[in-house]
Amino acid sequence: MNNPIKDKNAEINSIIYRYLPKSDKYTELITDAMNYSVQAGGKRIRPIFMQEAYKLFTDQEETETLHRFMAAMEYVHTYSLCHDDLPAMDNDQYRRGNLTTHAKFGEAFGILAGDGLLNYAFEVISEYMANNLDYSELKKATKAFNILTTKAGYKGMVGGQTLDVYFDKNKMFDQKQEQINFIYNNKTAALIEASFMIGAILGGASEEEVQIMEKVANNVGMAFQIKDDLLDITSTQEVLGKPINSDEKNGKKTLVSFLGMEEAERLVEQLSKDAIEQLHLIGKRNETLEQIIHLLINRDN
Ligand code: GRG
Repeated sequence: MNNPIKDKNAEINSIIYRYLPKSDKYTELITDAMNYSVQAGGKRIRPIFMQEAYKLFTDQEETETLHRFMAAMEYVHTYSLCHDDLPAMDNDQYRRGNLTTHAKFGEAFGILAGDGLLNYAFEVISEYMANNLDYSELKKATKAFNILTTKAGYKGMVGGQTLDVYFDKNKMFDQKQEQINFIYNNKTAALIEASFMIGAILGGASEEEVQIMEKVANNVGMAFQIKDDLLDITSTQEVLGKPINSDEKNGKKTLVSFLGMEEAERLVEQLSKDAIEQLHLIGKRNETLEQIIHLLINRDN
């Protein structure tokens, strides 16, 4: 069976690499660390989702605006991984089968590479918006930009990560299921929601359609995180590219701790089914997008 996540990897990487920062005499210290972390690999599912969401709404050729948002989304995701791996957070040495950015370049550069990537993501989009878009394109891009910045921020990924880190650092292991849900909805699902919504907006979706896409993506994001928890128990370091059993070692509660493995597997299936059903409410079909949602629940890394 074909696997669009793997089949699209080279194409998506060429888009992500096209906009990477260029080095010169003194900036190469930081651009080397930024580029290392982006080029260390990864499934690229956020830009893939964005591209497929765009294709759901239009047959028009892909635009440079879309490509810049796809690249920027992966830079924001990579910054979050860079910072999550730092000694102050998870203190991980390996990610995507390679040394983490701080393990390779030192802690200060791990921080700076993340800072550099977050700001650069916004530069890649806003520089193009300011100089190249006419009014109607600018309006769509501004909405998309607002979604990216909000979903990545304290009302999204940073908010979820903050509660997660708070429990972790205070060795509070008696969280309620509702609190874990908040963490998953924000830490993991928020950027996936942004990817679906931005692709839809740039493809010309109505406000109502964008709201449906947000719900679809929320289900996908929740399923993705629960699958991540299951893989932490069932996979191997070779396949995952990072150490396994990290949740248990850190005494960390996950939805799997509440539900047990079987029920968690069932929930992943259910969430994906719900996502596809909601997607059909839009009345347009993108088989590749549906296939990717199925693949994510059956993935092994
Ligand atoms: C530091 C603000 C800040 C946020 C960090 C992304 C994140 C939030 C933490 C990483 C740890 C983790 C398990 C997050 C849940 C989301 C997740 C499964 C991230 C990994 O995404 P993949 O599987 O990674 O898409 P690749 O390497 O394939 O890009």
